[in-house]
Parts: sequence; structure tokens; C-alpha cells
Amino acid sequence: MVAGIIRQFAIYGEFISASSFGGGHINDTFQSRWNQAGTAVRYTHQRINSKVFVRPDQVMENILRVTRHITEKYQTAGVPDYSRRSLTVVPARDGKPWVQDSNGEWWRTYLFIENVHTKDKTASPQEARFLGASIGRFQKQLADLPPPRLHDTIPDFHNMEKRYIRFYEALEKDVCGRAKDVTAEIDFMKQNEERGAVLLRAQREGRIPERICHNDTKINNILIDDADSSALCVIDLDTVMPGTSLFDVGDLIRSVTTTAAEDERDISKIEFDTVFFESLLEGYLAEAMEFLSKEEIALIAESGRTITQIMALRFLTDYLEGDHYYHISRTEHNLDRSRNQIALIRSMDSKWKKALEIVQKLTGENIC
Ligand code: ADP
Ligand code: GN1
Ligand code: MG
Repeated sequence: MVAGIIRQFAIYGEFISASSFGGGHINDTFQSRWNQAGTAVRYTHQRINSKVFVRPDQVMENILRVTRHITEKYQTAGVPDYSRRSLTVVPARDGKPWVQDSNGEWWRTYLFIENVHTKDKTASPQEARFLGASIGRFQKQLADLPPPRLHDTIPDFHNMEKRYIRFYEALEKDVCGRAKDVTAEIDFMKQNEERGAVLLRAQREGRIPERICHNDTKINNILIDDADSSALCVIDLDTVMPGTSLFDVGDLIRSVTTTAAEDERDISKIEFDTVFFESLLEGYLAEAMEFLSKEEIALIAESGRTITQIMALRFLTDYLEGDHYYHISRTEHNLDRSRNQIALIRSMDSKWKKALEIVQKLTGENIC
């Protein structure tokens, strides 16, 4: 089945094999191997999750515009190895950027980026600096994307109010009878509802600007170069759409400053690491300081807490609803993830003053 789909893309040479690849929570990813006149090459193929992305055509339109814009910048600037620095969409034989299978599912193909790896947790301050810089650069590169506005591929993706409404509905229905076993997590979410709305309020009051952002900048959506450990290419572009810079900074803080992977079950291993936090922001700000407003800077630390809270809430909601959104590989996977994110928030709270001091030191803005 997969081989039949893959052959519909405009790829030359002999098809060798295809296999499942990568560990994302949303799409199904495969790699294929080809012999192109004696050179072994690979491609990346994804079945787009059409329950999550109800308009895959719009997703692909966004991705084409964004990847072409970034690639053009690298080409113009004469940056070497540019086809490893941004995704390249491979069209289907009929010229479309996707193929639809007999079940109506949508597939896409990218050049396979070689000699890279991804991380589920940060290994060093230098790595955190590289990761931060890659997202600052990504935001800067897209700041001058010509109109029209990108499609909202998932409306209200980081809208805390809407996420709480969904959570309360899940709690009310309690379709799996799981609510009774997770009262501590439910209480945490209720107690933090007000605090979680700080970013949304700033958005609504027009205090922070709309910008094109990635919206899913977790650590393993950035490919790291095997050669020098620099953050080479930002991937997983389905959610690139209008948002705020803080959504991306927030998700970086959530996933890069933690001492454990997102689904680590041993809570004692989870800590907000202020050294990683400082390095991450150094890297990010080296690229982004030139366009950030005072209001955005003032909310940097808060954004990390907010995005972590949104994830804790979404994982818990999916657990209550019966695990139909995120891929899971064990029964309590979503609950473990939610507990993990709650532990990270508690650690952030215990080092809050230090976090603000770091932002103040790096930006020169008086925020403490
Ligand atoms: P998901 O939306 O399910 O998270 P991703 O787009 O993040 O899917 O891809 C899943 C994994 O596949 C990535 O973490 C990465 O390891 C690998 N991957 C995706 N695209 C490429 C590519 N073009 N080249 C090499 N590896 C890739
Ligand atoms: C999903 O696609 P992936 O695995 O990179 C999710 C993100 C969450 C993340 C948590 C479209 O990201 O919002 O932060 O899981 N993506 C979508 O790991 O919902
Ligand atoms: Mg991903």
C-alpha cells in the first residue's frame, strides 16, 4: 500500500524499500530507499493526520509558501547546503503537492535530510543555544513573507480558554470513567486556570503583535546536524500559521529546559534547568532581539509556563476522552505526559525569580 502511494510522487530511479520512521505524535512518517543510477537516496513520506488537519490542502499551501521563502533566502545569501536547512516538498507526478489514497487520506513527500538526528531532551547548554537560535532565525525569515495571510490550519491552537472548555466537557462526560483516578491533576488544572490566561489576555488586548510562527517548536521538531550539533532544520511545519512569537519561545522553554523527556514517568527526574534556559534564550535572542517588543520580552518566562500548562491540559483531556488525539504506546501514556508537564510547571514556579532575572540580564529590560 505505502509503496503504491510512494510511486505516485515524482521520484526517479529504482524503488528499493519503504519503512515506518520517526516518533511524532500526529502524522505517520515513512522513509523510502531508492537507487538513482547508482546513488542511494532516501525520501520522507507522511500520511497527514486528517482528523487533526481537516484541510490538508491548506496545510500544504502554507508549507509550500514557507519552505520556498526560506530556501530562496538561503540561495540568495549563498548559504551552502541549503537543501538540508529547510524542507523541500517533492510533488506528485500530476504536479500536486500531495497524493490522495483510496481511503481519501492525504500523503506528502519531502527530500530526506541526511546526517541529522533529533533529541528528546537537551544534552548541553550549547545545544540549547543552537535550538534557540534556529527558532529565532525561523521567525525572522518569515517576518517578510508576502501576503496573503497564511491559513489557520488549526484555529485557536494555543487558545487556553478554548482548551479549558474542551477539558471541562471531557470531565463532564468522563467517557472512560477515568476522572476519579486523576483528581490531583484535575485540581491542579482548575487552580491554574486564571494564571494560564495571562498570554491570551495580552493577545486580546493587543499588547503583543501577531506574527507568523511555527506553533510546535518542541525539541524533536528541530533536526540537529551530526557534524557539529548545530540546529540545522526546523521541521513539522503543519502548524506554521499566524500566532505570537511567544508560542514558539514558550514551546522551546517547555521542551528544551527540562531535564527529562516529555513522557518520563519518574517525576523526581524532572526539573526546570535554568542553565539551559539561559543558553536557550541567548541563542533565541541573538536572532530575535531585533524585532521583539518590550511586551513580548516581558512575557518570555510566562510563555514557557503557559505552553507547558496547555500541554498538561491537552494530554489530560486526551486521557479523559480515551486517547484519540495523540499517538500513545502504553495505556497511561497521556496521563504520564500530563503529570510530567505538571511537575515541570511546579519546578518553573520554584525558580521563577531566577527565570525573570535571566530574562532581565539578557535583554536589559526591567521586568523583575
Ligand atoms: P509529526 O507531526 O508526527 O510529529 P514530524 O514531521 O515531526 O511528524 O516527523 C517525525 C519524525 O520524522 C521527525 O522527528 C524526524 O525524525 C523525521 N523526519 C521528518 N521529516 C524529515 C526529513 N525531511 N528528513 C529526515 N527526517 C525527517
Ligand atoms: C504534537 O506533531 P508533534 O508530535 O511534533 C502536537 C503539539 C504538542 C506535541 C507534544 C498538531 O506535536 O501541539 O505540543 O505533540 N501537535 C499537534 O509533544 O497537535
Ligand atoms: Mg513532530
